[in-house]
Amino acid sequence: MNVTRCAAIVCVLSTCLRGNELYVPSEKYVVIQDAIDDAVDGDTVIVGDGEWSGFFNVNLDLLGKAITVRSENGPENCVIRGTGNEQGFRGDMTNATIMGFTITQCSIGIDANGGKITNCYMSSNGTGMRLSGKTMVQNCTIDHNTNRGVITVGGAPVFRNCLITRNSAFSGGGMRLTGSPILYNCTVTFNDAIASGGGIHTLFSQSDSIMRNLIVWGNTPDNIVVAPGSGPPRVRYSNIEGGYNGLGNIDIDPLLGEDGQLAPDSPCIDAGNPNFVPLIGERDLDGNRRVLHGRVDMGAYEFAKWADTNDDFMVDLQDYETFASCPLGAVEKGCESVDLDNDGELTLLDFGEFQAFFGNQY
Ligand SMILES: [Ca+2]
Ligand SMILES: [Ca+2]
Ligand SMILES: [Ca+2]
Repeated sequence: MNVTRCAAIVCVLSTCLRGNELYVPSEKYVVIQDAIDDAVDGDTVIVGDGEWSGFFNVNLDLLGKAITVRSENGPENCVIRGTGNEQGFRGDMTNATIMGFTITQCSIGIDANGGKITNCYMSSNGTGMRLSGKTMVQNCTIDHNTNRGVITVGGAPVFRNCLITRNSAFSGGGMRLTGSPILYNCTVTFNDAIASGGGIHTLFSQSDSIMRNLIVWGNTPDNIVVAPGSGPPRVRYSNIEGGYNGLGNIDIDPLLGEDGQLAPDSPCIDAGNPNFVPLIGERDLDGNRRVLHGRVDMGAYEFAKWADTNDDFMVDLQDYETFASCPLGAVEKGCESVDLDNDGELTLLDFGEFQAFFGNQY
C-alpha cells in the first residue's frame, strides 16, 4: 500500500479512537507537565527513556483530564526522581491512566483519587501510594518506602497483581487501609511496623472490603491487624502467616524466591479461588497469563514453568517432542506434565497453552 495513504489512515484512526500522542522530549515538549497541560481528553503523553526530575517533571498534575501518561519503554527505563519533598503524580486523576514509570525519592509516589495505574514501580519514597476513590492499581511493585507502601483513605481502590514488600511505617508498614479496598492476587511480604500492622493494617474500613488470592507473609511484628471497630475484610483463598479465618485460607511457608516468585513446590500454586475469573488479557506481575494450569495461584505471580516438561528451564523442541508423543484424550502415564490445564484430559486447549510458552526461558 502507498505509504502516505497508510500513514493517513493510521492518523485518522488514532485521532478518532485514541486521540493524539504527545512525546516528551520533543521539539515541542521539554518537560512532562507541558505535554500534560496541552493534552486533551483521549490523548496519550509518551515519556522517553531517562531520569526525569526538577520543575515540571515531578509534582505532575493530571488536571482531571481523561488522558494516558505512559513511559515509552517501561519502568526500567523511565524514572521520575524527587529530592524527598515532591510527589510523583497528583491532582485529579479520576479519568487518567498512568503506565510504566519508576517513581523514587518523592514524599508520595502517586497520590490518586481514581483512575488507573499499571506497571509502575514505587521505590524508596516516603509513601508509595496514597489512594481514594475507585483507583485501579494493576501489576505494580511497591518497595522500600519509609512511610508505608500504600495508604487508602476511603473509597474502594482495587489492587491486582501487586507486590508490596520491604516497606516500613509506625503502623501499617505494607498497607494501611480505610474505606472498602479490594485486593486480588497481591503479595505483601517482609514489611515492618514499629507499632502494629506490619503487613496490612485495616482501620475504619468497611466489611465489604474483599481480599482474594493473597500472600501475606514475613511481615513484622504481625501480618494482618484489624483495628477495633473496623469491619474485618473478607479474606479467602489466601496464605496468611499466623492464619486468618476464611474459606480456602492456609498458613504454610509460601516458598518464595527473591522477588516473590513461587518455587515449584510452593503451596500457593493452584491454590487461589477456583472460581476466579481473570480480566480480559490479565497478566501476572511477570507478564505471564494470570491463570495457568487450570487454576489461579495465590500472590502476584503465576507459576509458569508448566510447559517445561524436562525441567531444564527452557520450553523448546525437546518439550514439544514430549507433547507430540502423547495421544489426545485421557492423560496416559508419563504424559501428566503436558496436561497444562490440569483437567486430566489432553486436548487442543493444552496445546494452545504450550504454544504460549514455546521459546520461554525461566
Ligand atoms: Ca495456576
Ligand atoms: Ca524443557
Ligand atoms: Ca488438559
